[in-house]
Amino acid sequence: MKLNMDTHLVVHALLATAAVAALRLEPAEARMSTDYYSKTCPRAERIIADVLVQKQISNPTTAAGVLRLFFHDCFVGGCDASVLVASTAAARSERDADVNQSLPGDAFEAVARAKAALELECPGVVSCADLLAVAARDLVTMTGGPFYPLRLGRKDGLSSSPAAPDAEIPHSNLTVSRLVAVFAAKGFTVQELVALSGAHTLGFSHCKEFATRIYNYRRRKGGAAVPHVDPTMNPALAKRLQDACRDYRRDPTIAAFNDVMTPGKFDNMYFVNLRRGLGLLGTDQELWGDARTRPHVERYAANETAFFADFARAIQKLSHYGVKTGGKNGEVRRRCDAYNGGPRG
Ligand code: HEM
Ligand SMILES: *[C@@H]1O[C@H](CO)[C@@H](O)[C@H](O)[C@H]1NC(C)=O
Ligand SMILES: *[C@@H]1O[C@H](CO)[C@@H](O)[C@H](O)[C@H]1NC(C)=O
Ligand SMILES: CC(=O)N[C@H]1CO[C@H](CO)[C@@H](O)[C@@H]1O
Repeated sequence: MKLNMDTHLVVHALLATAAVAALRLEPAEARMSTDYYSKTCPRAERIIADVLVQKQISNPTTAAGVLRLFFHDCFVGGCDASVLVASTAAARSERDADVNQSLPGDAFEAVARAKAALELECPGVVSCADLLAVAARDLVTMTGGPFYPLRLGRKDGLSSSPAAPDAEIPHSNLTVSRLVAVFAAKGFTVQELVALSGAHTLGFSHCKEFATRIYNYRRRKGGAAVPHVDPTMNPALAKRLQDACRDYRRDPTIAAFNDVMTPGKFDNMYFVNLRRGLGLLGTDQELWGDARTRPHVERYAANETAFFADFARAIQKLSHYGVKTGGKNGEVRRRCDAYNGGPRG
């Protein structure tokens, strides 16, 4: 695992600064800036990075968990840390949604630790939404991916609903047309969909997410549905997964790496894999199968620099999605898992 953040900082700073300048800002985003905490908590980003380096070393699955948590936070009602709010007896929250079942505890713990460190230094200043955006960025960089600057100043949201994620978070069985539509509805292009999907260069998926592809893929044959292995999956990978997932119904915690070649490294191997049928989820492999997405997969597989630059731009844009910056619709939570005013719906 690579932990050379400072090298990345130097290498990517120029490129990424140009990218931030090029973003067109909506009114809410215009109140955000890269030096938002320079007076109120100048060491904020350093404090977050220090906690995360320790956490990532002691538990290398942290990076993937936090990155996915950040995606889910932003896609459901904007990047406002609503995904971090714990359910109470009074109100259930996003965390409890079915699709959330696999959001990893380690990621929540990493955020809680960083928040505790921030509160010691500058209590009540740094929002959980900013913390999560910075944490995801730091972990991408630490695992070998690009560094990109972030505008800060997000406020933490005041609501979190368990029904929302099921409607907003894309499932692993969507067609490319549906994926394109889901991302377009939030203002993301096909290219940004492909670049962001490159996040699956990290982490793992539970067997139920791809079980149909290896055990029960139905190919219409003269009218009859025949159980089959998905023909777009590399047969050797299919065999390995069939074996690894044998008991997944009894043990739903069994999982496989999203990037079968370099699972802990943020690189462009995810796209290289797709060319060889080594995508894990149906939605991964389909990006190679569809004429709209395939040119981007080809480009990123051939050129990691292009992937890093596009990923950085796309995730900066994602990090601005639905942000709350005014006083009325947000607050700076004292704890990331609870509203300051106590439980609410
Ligand atoms: C394009 C649509 C997407 C679909 C259908 C999708 C679906 C999934 C599914 C089903 C899993 C496995 C969950 C589990 O079994 O625990 C997963 C894992 C993951 N997803 Fe996505 N995802 C998408 C986009 C994204 C984006 C945009 C990001 C971040 C920018 C992302 C980051 C991750 C990460 C890092 C993991 C691994 C989590 C871990 O190991 O703890 N995904 N995704
Ligand atoms: C896709 O997956 C979701 C959740 O796992 C499930 O509810 C839905 O029925 C599936 N859709 C199809 C078309 O298989
Ligand atoms: C790779 O992509 C970068 C960024 O788009 C570009 O500047 C570079 O020329 C590309 N390299 C090759 C070999 O095509
Ligand atoms: C991390 C977390 O809070 N996960 C929850 C997701 O939803 C399931 C059930 O709906 C809960 O049991 C998990 O605790």
